[in-house]
Amino acid sequence: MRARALLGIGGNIGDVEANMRAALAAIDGRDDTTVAAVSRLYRTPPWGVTDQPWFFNACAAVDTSLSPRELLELCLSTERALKRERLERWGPRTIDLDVLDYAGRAFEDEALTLPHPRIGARAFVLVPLADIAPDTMVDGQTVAARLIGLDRAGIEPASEDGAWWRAPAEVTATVPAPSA
Ligand code: PH2
Ligand code: MG
Ligand code: MG
Repeated sequence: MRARALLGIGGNIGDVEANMRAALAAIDGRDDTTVAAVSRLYRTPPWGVTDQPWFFNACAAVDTSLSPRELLELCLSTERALKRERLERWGPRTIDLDVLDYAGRAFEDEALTLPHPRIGARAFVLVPLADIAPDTMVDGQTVAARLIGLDRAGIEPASEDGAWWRAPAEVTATVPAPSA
């Protein structure tokens, strides 16, 4: 049995887009987890600690046979593989992979609380989430409803669609050859 989980992805140091692609490719390459949908890539102003570079953010839906806790461990090990250093809360980071939701289930242990308890006011999460899962419940409202009236100043798409994370060869492979 596989569960549909939602991940938030971001970063603001180094080649963030390359790190985000590498993270999604690593997750998708596993037998136990498949990337089912990816939002557009967004540029977002730093939230929380505002004196730091702008971020790239996106969200992904994954289908996984991992438990919520195992999925968190996969996110953390993927961050480590991409050389994430944890310096400061809400501070600059090369890559951040957060478990936002796991099949709509409530879950809590010492390392993980689901649904993610702090995304209700974060447009840098909700805007990409609305691309792939607008009906997800966040604090008792759908993502789409929460976004109404939420300040999303500065948040702009940096890709046309959700194919940005795939290797260029794979993207072009899906483009039909021009007819002669
Ligand atoms: N992540 C944070 C703190 N602030 N701001 C933006 N725009 N995007 C993020 O991913 C982000 C943030 C802590 O995880
Ligand atoms: Mg995190
Ligand atoms: Mg985060």
